[in-house]
Order: sequence, then structure tokens, then C-alpha cells
Amino acid sequence: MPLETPVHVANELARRGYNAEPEAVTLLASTPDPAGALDRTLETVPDDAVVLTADHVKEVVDTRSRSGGSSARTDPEPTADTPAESPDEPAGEDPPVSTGTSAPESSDDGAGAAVETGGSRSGGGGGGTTDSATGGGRTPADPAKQSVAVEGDIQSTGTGEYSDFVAVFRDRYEKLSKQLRGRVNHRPTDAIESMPGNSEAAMVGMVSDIRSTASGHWLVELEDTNGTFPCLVMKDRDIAALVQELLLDEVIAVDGTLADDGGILFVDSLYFPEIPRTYEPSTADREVEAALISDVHVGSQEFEADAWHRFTDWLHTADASAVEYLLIAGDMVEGVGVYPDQDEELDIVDIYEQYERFSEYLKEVPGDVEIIMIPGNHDAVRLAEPQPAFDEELRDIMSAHDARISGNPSTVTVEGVDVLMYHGVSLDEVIAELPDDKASYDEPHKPMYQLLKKRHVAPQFGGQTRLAPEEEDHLVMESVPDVFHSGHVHKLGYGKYHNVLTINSGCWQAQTDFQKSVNIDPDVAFAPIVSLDTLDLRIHDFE
Ligand code: D5M
Ligand code: FE
Ligand code: ZN
Repeated sequence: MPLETPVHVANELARRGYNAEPEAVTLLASTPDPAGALDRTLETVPDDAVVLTADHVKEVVDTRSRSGGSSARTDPEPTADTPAESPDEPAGEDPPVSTGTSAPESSDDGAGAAVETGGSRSGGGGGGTTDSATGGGRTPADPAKQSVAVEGDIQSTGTGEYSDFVAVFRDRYEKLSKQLRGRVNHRPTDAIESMPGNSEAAMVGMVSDIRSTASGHWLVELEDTNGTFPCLVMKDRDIAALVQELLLDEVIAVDGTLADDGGILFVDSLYFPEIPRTYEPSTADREVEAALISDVHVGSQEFEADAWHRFTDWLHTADASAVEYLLIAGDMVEGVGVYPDQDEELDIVDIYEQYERFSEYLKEVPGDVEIIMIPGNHDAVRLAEPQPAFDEELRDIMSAHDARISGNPSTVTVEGVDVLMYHGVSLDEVIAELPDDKASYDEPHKPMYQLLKKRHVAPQFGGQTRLAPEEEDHLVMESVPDVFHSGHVHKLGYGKYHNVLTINSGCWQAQTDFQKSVNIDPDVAFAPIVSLDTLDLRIHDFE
């Protein structure tokens, strides 16, 4: 993987289990060979270090060539991944919105989401802040018509034993191979091993290794419950492009022909578990809407309280009368000790006080709006996924609005529409691993398409994506959601993947120092609003 941008460097570090000081990231990214510098640095850091510091990098990398100690990039040409504009430019009049906010692309599947853009940036008024704009206040919802069911508040069964890791992967294999079995006439690895050379063969397996051979072909090792088997994808075949989309630990099916000696499978076709192209989503049987948001980050100095007030003011207007549900996909608060140097940007240093303040902000939401929320990586629950719901103490603090609280991920059925809510930590990894046209921060719905295709919210285990050892793999998408809602990357993006409305909802936190250092320009204070009866989308901008 090329590591030319700070984001790539940060993600590669995360993948290898390190958090990094922003300066360490920029130092590495500014070397002529970031990948090599990263490798060399990691070889020298002490085994127990989890935070990579600028000093670690400086010990290994020659930083003298940079003038005046600046950590600016030294290579002259911005690449496709590094926008030419400087991250230090003053925030302009018309803050750039991620390209994901333009009409969703239809290239992947031919079906775009119908989108209206509400609110306005011009005139400084934000989106509908007062009743006068719409000529009236909100009509309260009729509770008799509302319905929500939540699935995903997992009861952890794991004991943390090695055997639980075996169990969770076995369960992943069972569930996903079931989805692939209809596609190929597969055999277990031990049966394939005893088949004669040149036989046709198919298998379903978890990707345990991906390597390129000396001649540029791809060797993909697949593992099932019996063992592993090497599969070769020739570089000049169309399916070679699919290898670029593979992640370790995901489950796929292949078919092809065994080599003369039977020791390797030459792959003709490769299948992902997939969402059927003909999938027909369920819809509500009345005109009702849900607002989908995430990454509020109360407690951070960058939390945009004014924008939040504009949003909740708008919820009290007639324009928002149909908005009867508010879904919040994680990172309610900024938390403490999540990333190195995070405390320097905290407005509230006590985690419980952060939730108390968050609860105050929730009270601004009209009382008839049903709120459903799941935790993210900044919240005070275990990091490993699936994350359980907030504990009693935190629920108590947030009880004022009587929100429904569930785990990450959860499927929330709102008036018949299944919304898969997943905070999105795995998206960093998917973006780091896959080519830009398949997954990038600018189009954050596209890495979500990849998760749908793989039918798993966090396929690759390791790095920042931690997996809890459990008896079952709760992260498999056993059923197809009608709407897939994530956050975490702080970028707004949406589109339809095989008719599944896919939304990454941006954030309510202005750019942090870290994000500045790695050139992440967050999409702040947008509220995507889904019509549950049509699955159309309108985006309100409260910036
Ligand atoms: O993360 C918001 C986005 O920024 C997400 O893509 C991860 C990335 N991020 C933010 N801070 C860091 C640090 N310190 N290291 C690596 N990646 C980072 P969120 O977790 O929602 O704040
Ligand atoms: Fe966040
Ligand atoms: Zn997050």
C-alpha cells in the first residue's frame, strides 16, 4: 500500500496497533519513502509502546533536510490523494462539502438516491432556524402510530479465552458460507487436496493471506474449518481487479481448475456474499421521516453548539413535523484518553460531565421524537466490537429524553424499515486498504458499500478495529438492511447500493488539530433526513 499521505500513514499505523502523535504522522509522511520510514521506525520502538511519538520517528528518520524544523511535505508535486490547497488556509466562505454530497453516483449499481437539499449556507442563516421561515410550529407526533424495535443490545458471552476467538471466526464462516453456498458447488479444503490435478473445484473460505507472486499474479490463501488452500488469480484476468477489493478475514467463494499437480487452484470466478441486486427495501406505510446523525462529540472544544441549537430549533418547526425519529450512530461525547493529546482540546474533562451536558443538548429535541442511539469509539463503553449499550450509570445520566439505547452495531426497525446502525471504526481500515475509487474519505458511503458487499461491518480484524471474542459473530449482516447508517469518518456521503440507502452522516465537531495535520476536512452539522415511506433523502445544513 502506498503511504504518501498523512491519512494513509495514520491508518497504516492504526492497522498495526499504534496510535500516533500528529507530528509523528506528518514527519513520516514528509519523508521520500514513508512506507520504508514507517517500517524502520516501528522496528526501533519499544515493544510496549502503543503511541508513536515524533521522537521515535526522529531517531530513525533524517529530518535535517527540512528547513526551519517545518514538517511540511518535501516532495514537490501534490498527488491525487493530496489536495493542492493547504490545510492551513483560512476556512473559506463556502466550506467545501465532500463530493459525496452531490447527487449520488450511479456507476456502481445504476440506482441513485433521490436527494433534495434543504437549508442553505448563504446569508449565514443556516437551515430553517425559526418558525417564521415555515410559518408555524411542529405538529406533535401521534405516539399510537410510532413503532420502533431495536436488535443489537448484545449480551456479551465471551470470556476472553482463545477459544472464543476460534468460536467467533467459526461462526462468521458458518453464517457467510451459508450465503455463498448457492453460488458454487464448493468442497472443503481437505477434499480439494485429494482431488486429481486439472479437476474443476470450488471452495468457500476466509481470506487468510493475499500476496503477489514474482510474476505479478495474486496468490490468495483461503481458509475453511478444515485447513487452508492456495488460490491463484492471474493478473491478466478481469477478476484480478476484484483482488484489490479483498480484505483479510472476509469470507468469499471461488471456483476454477486445479493445477496439474492439484496443489493450487486457478481461479475463474470470485464471489462476495453480496446484497442481491433485486433487493426490494421495505418502507413505512405513512409519511414519516427519520433524522440520521452521528459524532456529536460534546465535551470537545470543537463541538458546534450553535449549529446544534439551529438543528434542534428546526426540529420544532412545521418543516420538521414529519421527523419523528432521531438516530444517533455513536460518539455522543468526546470522551477522554481516546487519542494522544486529546486532552488539550477538551472543553469538559470529566467523562460523566460530558454525558450530563450531552443529555442537556438532547432535551432540546422535541419530546415526541423517538431517539435511538448506539455508542462509538469515543463513548464510555468497551472499544472491541460489538460494543455493548451504555451501562446503567450512563443511561441514568441520559434518561431525560427517554432515548432508546442499544449496542454497536444494531438493527433498528422504524415503522417497518430496517436501519442498520454501525458507528464505523472499520471504515478507516477499509479506506486504507482499498483503492481510492472503491473507498475514500471524500466518498464515505463507498467503503460502506464494501461492507454491504462483504455482508460484515468489520471484516478485517486487527489495527484500530478490535473484535471482541464472543460465541457468535454479531458483526455479520445476516439479513439485508433497508438503510445502512454510519458515522466515524466525519464526512457526509450517501448513495444507494443495490437499493440499500447508505448514509454516512458527518459530525457536529469542527476540525481538530489531528484532523488538520492529516488533511481531514470534516463535514460539520448536516442532518440527513430520510422519508421512511419512500427512502428519499433530504440533507439539511445547519452550519
Ligand atoms: O475519528 C474521526 C476520524 O478521524 C476517523 O476517520 C479517525 C480519524 N482520527 C481522528 N483522530 C485520530 C488519531 N489521533 N489517530 C488516528 N485517527 C484519528 P473519531 O474517532 O470519530 O474522532
Ligand atoms: Fe467521531
Ligand atoms: Zn468515531
